[in-house]
Amino acid sequence: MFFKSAIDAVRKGLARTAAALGAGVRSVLHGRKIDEATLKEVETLLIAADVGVVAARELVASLRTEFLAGRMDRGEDALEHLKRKMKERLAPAAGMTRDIAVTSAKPAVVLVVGVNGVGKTTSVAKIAHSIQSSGRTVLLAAADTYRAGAVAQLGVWAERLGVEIIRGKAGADPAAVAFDAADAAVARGVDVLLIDTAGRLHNEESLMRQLVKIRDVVRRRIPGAPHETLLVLDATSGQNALVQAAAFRKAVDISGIFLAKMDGTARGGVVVAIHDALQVPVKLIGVGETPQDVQPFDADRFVDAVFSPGAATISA
Ligand SMILES: Nc1nc2c(ncn2[C@@H]2O[C@H](COP(=O)(O)OP(=O)(O)OP(=O)(O)O)[C@@H](O)[C@H]2O)c(=O)[nH]1
Ligand SMILES: [Mg+2]
Repeated sequence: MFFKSAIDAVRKGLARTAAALGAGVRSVLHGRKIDEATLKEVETLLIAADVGVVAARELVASLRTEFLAGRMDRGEDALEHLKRKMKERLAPAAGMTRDIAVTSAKPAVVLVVGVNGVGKTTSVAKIAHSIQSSGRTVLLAAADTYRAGAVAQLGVWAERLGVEIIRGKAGADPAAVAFDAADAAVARGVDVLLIDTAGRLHNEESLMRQLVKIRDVVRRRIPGAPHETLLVLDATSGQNALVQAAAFRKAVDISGIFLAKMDGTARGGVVVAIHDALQVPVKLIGVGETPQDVQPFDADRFVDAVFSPGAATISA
């Protein structure tokens, strides 16, 4: 996929986290000799940024080990060590890929799921835009027929982006919409079919049942589909995101996370907690409300953007 990859764009999306976590840790460590008190302060900042208690403790324990062994006493060295350990922690496990729907299948089908309001429809528009920018063709399926206005919302994005969309009538069976869209994707020879889904039904159980049904009908039309099932999580929702993820995983295989609204939080460390808890790669991060506001998640770039000086001076 094609992304506007300027480091400034990454920093801008992470400005709040950089201001709280990055600048916070730098001010604790800069020009200081480390001791138990500074290590505790670093741990507190990591926890405040939603990195997770276990990860925060482990990261700081690794600093403490170096310190107690007499191998490290300068704050600057501690910062570099912390960055390196965070990058290692966030590195994808062997066999995981952060690319979206890496498949020779045509059409590749991407199913987008998540609870209401997390940013699914906006994220679909972002993915559509980046696929289009890489010269491939996209078809959208508006399979959220439950919420009034949901189909129209995706329709607005389709029009703005100039991509085709298959819509169901209000109240139509979302699985039927998905099937029609799969059919159309094959007939038209598009490269990628993106399916937007509902975030809320009468209850969680019916939502999960609906997702399973959508998955199954699409698979019946396109063997091997969906090639990617992306769970959209809201970065501002902290630990709640982990609870949501558990529920979706039970119903459908999640192949990747789209972490939306990173620009809206100072607690972007949640990406570490998500990575630790789910062992599913965070593939994309949403950093704003326009189709351009998406970045592939890259552990090195993320850590550098959060901790580098300057990042915090860019206003969110
Ligand atoms: N700042 C910011 N806002 C976002 C981002 N992604 C989505 N939003 C906003 O979040 C709100 C909800 O986004 P939607 O895309 O409608 O969310 P949804 O999950 O499709 O919602 P439902 O269809 O109701 O389940 C909108 O106001 C979006 O503009 C992001 O990365 N950053
Ligand atoms: Mg939606």
